[in-house]
Amino acid sequence: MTNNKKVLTWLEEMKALCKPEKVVWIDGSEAQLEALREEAVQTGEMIKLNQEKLPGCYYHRTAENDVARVEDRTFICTETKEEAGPINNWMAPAEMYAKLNALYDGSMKGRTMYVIPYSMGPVGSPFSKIGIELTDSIYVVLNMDIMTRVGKDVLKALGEDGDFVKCLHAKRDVNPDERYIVHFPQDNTIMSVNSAYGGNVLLGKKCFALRIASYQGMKEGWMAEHMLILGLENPKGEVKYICAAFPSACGKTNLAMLIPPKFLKDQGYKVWTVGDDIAWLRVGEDGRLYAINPEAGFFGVAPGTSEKSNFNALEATKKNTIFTNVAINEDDMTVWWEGLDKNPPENAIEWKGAKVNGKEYTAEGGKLAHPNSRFTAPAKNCPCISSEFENPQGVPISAIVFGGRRAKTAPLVYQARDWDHGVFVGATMASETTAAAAGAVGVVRRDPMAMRPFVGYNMADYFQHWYDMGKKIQNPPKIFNVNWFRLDKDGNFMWPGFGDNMRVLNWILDRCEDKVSAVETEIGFVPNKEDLQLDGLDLADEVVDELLSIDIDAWKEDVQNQREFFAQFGDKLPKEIKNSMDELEAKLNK
Ligand code: GTP
Ligand code: SPV
Ligand code: MN
Repeated sequence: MTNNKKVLTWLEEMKALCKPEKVVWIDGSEAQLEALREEAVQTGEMIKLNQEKLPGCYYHRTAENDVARVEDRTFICTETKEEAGPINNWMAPAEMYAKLNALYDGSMKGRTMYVIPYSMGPVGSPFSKIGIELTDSIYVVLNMDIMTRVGKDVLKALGEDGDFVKCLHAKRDVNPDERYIVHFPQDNTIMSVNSAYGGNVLLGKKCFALRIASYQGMKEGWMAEHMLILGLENPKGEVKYICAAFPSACGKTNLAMLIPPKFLKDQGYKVWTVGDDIAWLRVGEDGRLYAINPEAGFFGVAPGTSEKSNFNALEATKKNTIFTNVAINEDDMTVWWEGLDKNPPENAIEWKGAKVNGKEYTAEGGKLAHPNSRFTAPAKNCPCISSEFENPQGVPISAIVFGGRRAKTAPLVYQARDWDHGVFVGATMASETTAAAAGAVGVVRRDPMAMRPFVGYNMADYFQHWYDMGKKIQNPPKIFNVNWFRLDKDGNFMWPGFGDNMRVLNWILDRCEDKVSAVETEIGFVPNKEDLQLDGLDLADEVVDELLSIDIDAWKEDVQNQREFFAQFGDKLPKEIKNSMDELEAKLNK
């Protein structure tokens, strides 16, 4: 399939290491993929769903111990520990290679090694990058085919001498004690072993498009971010683009596909999806920031996805989709998850594989679908996919939005004073942990730019890179922070969220176009209440006031927590961060 010597030499080495029975190149043809689906059904790796109701859809269940990313087993192996920084797990490359080689040795005996050439970004675009993943999992092949551009064309674009990211995945026996997700940014290499769950094994996604790409971006002057990209069309037909960085399972897929509230829809407002998880950002010739979505599909959180909350995502999952760890309705071989509707199937198979009466099971508090169960759906299935989705130059960004899941402290929305202050706002993000990563859920932790688990180098250098980028963008996007997750005293969400978030996006664009003034506070600009379009919302005035209020004491506490977090970066922390923190503290103390 290729004459690229670097590919062939590496493949020979990996074959000698893993010792597969045979090697199969994935050419991207439908015939080959269909044969693999059949094989996976034969072996039980996948279950064929109702082909009339869900054509081309399959089901996969992972091991119980293998349902989310594993941050404690994810490593950045740079030459020195300082390059990886205090947030990342680190081991010296030689030591890690030795450890991993022992695990891969003979790991594919009697198995097939699939060679997946893939492009992150449209094939052949100057902004796209190529990876090759070797894996012994058909599930990985089929997911990569949805999430990236796969096959012969990619090898053609790579050419005889092109460089690529080397990705090796071996499933082994999914032993959690020997699970490793390892990045060697200086070798363009990713090695994953003993997992078969999404973010740990679809190596084009978090491993390449964020961890390796963030390192490449730092060296080459661009950015790889955990951001959705959406286009907001106004009644005049003008489309403005917004990127938003929220931590895992904090609402990117939902915001990227939102349907505006009726009164705005009736006026002609629309949202178009460019991406729902990852953005690669570059400075264009006109001095603006441009974004592409390097992915080709959505690996989205299933629970909570309903016709009402996210119609477009649900539509996208109705064909050619792989469902992982949701529940099966055995009556008609369709899928179900918490929040889909109010009718859990009676004849259900819960995510671990047990047959249960879904009504009784859920009534007793059981979860039929794992909280981090997901769908893998082709982006082109999405009814609101942007016409610019394949644009190799990307789309110009008017606003960058940061946000987290915070029961208190962070108001509904505020605007940073300028780019540098915006970098500080992003760097001081915090959010409650979710089921997207193994470990405790609901614990507030600092998660700068929603990139804490995904920066492939020292986070202090990452902050510096943001400041450096700001100097290169003549017309930088305005920067905002949002929080859809404020709770009231009874633990209920104060803000309706979902489609109603459009109201906040409209204010954000109004600010970008200098259409409305705002209230200057200690932390930045918050809306004048009358500038938020709240028509048709059943929100008491006091609730809106509280959503927009700044709790000085809570912020003082937050600054103390920021100081502790930033202390670990020592002298490497950009002075701008410290200055912004001092300035914030002074304002709060006034
Ligand atoms: P990753 O794919 O893990 O990066 O997550 P994501 O940021 O794309 O999160 P997603 O949009 O899938 O949302 C995760 C969960 O948050 C789902 O259960 C949603 O139903 C819920 N959610 C999303 N948006 C909102 C919102 O505006 N308000 C509330 N209350 N919940 C939301
Ligand atoms: C996330 O955890 O942010 C995801 C899912 O988008 S995964 O691909 O598993 O990382
Ligand atoms: Mn994500």
